Amino acid sequence: MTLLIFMPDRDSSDLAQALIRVDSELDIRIWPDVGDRDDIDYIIVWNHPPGSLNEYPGLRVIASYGAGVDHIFNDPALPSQAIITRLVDDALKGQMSEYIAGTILNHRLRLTEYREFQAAGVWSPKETRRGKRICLLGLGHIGQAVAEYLIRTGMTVCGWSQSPKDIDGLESFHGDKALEAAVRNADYVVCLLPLTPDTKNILDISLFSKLKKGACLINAGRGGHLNEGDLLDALYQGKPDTAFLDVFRTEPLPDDHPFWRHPKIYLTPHIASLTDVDKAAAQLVENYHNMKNGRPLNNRVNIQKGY
Ligand code: NDP
Ligand code: OXD
Repeated sequence: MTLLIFMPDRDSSDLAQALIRVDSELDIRIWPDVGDRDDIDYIIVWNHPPGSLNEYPGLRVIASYGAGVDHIFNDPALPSQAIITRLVDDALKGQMSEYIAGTILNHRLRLTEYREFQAAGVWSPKETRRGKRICLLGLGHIGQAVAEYLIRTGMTVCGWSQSPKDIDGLESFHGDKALEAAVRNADYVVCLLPLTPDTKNILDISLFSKLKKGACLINAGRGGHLNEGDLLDALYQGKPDTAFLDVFRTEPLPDDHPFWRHPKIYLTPHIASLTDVDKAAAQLVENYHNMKNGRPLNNRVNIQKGY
């Protein structure tokens, strides 16, 4: 039984060492040094080339090296026998909670604006923004943790998901028809959805037209959630008035992309919540042993739902 790390655009050596720290007896290969493909039954992936997982006849588990699995479902030729898993951990939830809360506070307190004033030598006190109503699109492992964090800081939080949620202090909306009601009064709309055929381009002009003037958009889900041209148009109308974006259709964001220099767009380079290699390794090895010993796997992805 052999585990393959298949992450063509990442350096995998840290992960290989972390896996060995958890279990020194593991047989690990790192793509492209795959050896005999028949040995491989567990593959850790990030952005593998479509179709390539069919080259492993004994493959039983495809493990995402991240919370998101859209990079796996991008492959139209996934081996049908394999189970898909992903990472779920408290560190990812904690980092995302701080990122979203920090972004909202930065905007409310105008901290980046004052930094820009400082650079221009301008003394210009302004009122703190008052809006405290947050709408979270996506109330999964990460979205729920963010909701609870924001509620504790005194924000008014509602959330939108497929199924209804019962979370203390949160107004829950669910299903397509409730999307408009969820975002209508929000000062901040935060996307923490997985990217699926149903959520692709969900941040489009139709949704923006339902926002209140001056609303702020935060996208930490995936770049594919956002219709980029629609955002540029909507920013002129002030709905939203500002966008904080951590994820992009093409990453790194191309040098000539209009978002780089847009005065109402603030960028971070997909760092809202970073996978901790040791925490990931512990989960991946645990699931590897679950597979080997015929036990149920943790954090299985629902293939029908695509997340
Ligand atoms: P989960 O799968 O746990 O949660 C997904 C949530 O989205 C659920 O609440 C689900 O509803 C909801 N949802 C899915 N499809 C729809 C739909 N069509 N309509 C309404 N609601 C829908 O995911 P996580 O919370 O673990 O992660 C969310 C995403 O965050 C990841 O997929 C990834 O893209 C992104 N991410 C970004 C990072 C970054 O650094 N920027 C880091 C980590 C993750 P229900 O609960 O009813 O099933
Ligand atoms: C993830 C991510 O999905 O890094 O974990 O975006």
